[in-house]
Amino acid sequence: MIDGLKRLGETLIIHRWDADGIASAALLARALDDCTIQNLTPPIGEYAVAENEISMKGKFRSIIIADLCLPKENILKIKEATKAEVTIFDHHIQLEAIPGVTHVNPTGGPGDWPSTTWVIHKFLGLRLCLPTILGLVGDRGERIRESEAFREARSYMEAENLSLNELLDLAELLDSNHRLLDRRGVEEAVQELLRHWNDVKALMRNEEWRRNLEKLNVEIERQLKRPSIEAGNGVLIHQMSSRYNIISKVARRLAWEGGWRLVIVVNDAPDGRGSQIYFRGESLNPAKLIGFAKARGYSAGGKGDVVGVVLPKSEVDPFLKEAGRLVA
Ligand SMILES: [Mn+2]
Repeated sequence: MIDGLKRLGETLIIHRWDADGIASAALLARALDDCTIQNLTPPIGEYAVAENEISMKGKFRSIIIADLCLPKENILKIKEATKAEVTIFDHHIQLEAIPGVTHVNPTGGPGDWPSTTWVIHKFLGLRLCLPTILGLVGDRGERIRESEAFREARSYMEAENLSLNELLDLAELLDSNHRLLDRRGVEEAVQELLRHWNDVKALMRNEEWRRNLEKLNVEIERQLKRPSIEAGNGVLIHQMSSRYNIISKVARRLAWEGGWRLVIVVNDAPDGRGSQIYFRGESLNPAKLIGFAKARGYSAGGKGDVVGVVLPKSEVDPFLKEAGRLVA
């Protein structure tokens, strides 16, 4: 498959803003190292790419979409506007088949696919390297220990003398860019991984990322201090209002600290532009909940035990009431 992709020449990688998305883009760029590669992430939190953003970057014969579950219509529009070959590497639940594109997403079939880097690693037959493991650690956190993939990753970590804690810290540093809604920072992080290939120590010294984390930690603690509502049956609802992308961090902290069956965090953007609901729970049925939200016209995504929904502020309460039946 690498050879097939290489012949296409000029390539654009469109990737998610988180550690797995950044690492996936770096992994692909390295695997296609004799091509001219550019990378692009959508506005943070938006699951759509405007065609003019692509045309402003140049002309591409190949577009690879990594770790980003764009809606079918958006992908077809990109294909139509650019006339490029489109290849998708992903591990998010994609509800629809997309004609005319190469879609590499084994999720739902046999095996465990904890990250898009793991999909790329396996399907391109790559050697284990730092970005592949950063994707695993970024998406699964501590729980990556329980995965089959981690048993394989461990041999690399032992050979390179890397601890899981170190990798968790580095994934946090990568994620600090999107949490501060710094789109340029996300795109540059891909270049940084390529510049310091497999060099954890050099990457950990990135001063901008360190300053990002300090700022975020203050904000997360501030949002955790707000009161939560115990909704019964092991469900906790937490209301927050932050302009930063920390809803999943807040949900994760609440879930780990309280032993709740289901944590629901609602963020009302301080600029009043809209709200986001984040569900985290073992017994969640993501496909069902995502389908339910999308049928109401909201943007929604998720996998495993998490689902995020973006919707107008005034529709949060009715949605939670209806969705409550699905997650009960
Ligand atoms: Mn991912």
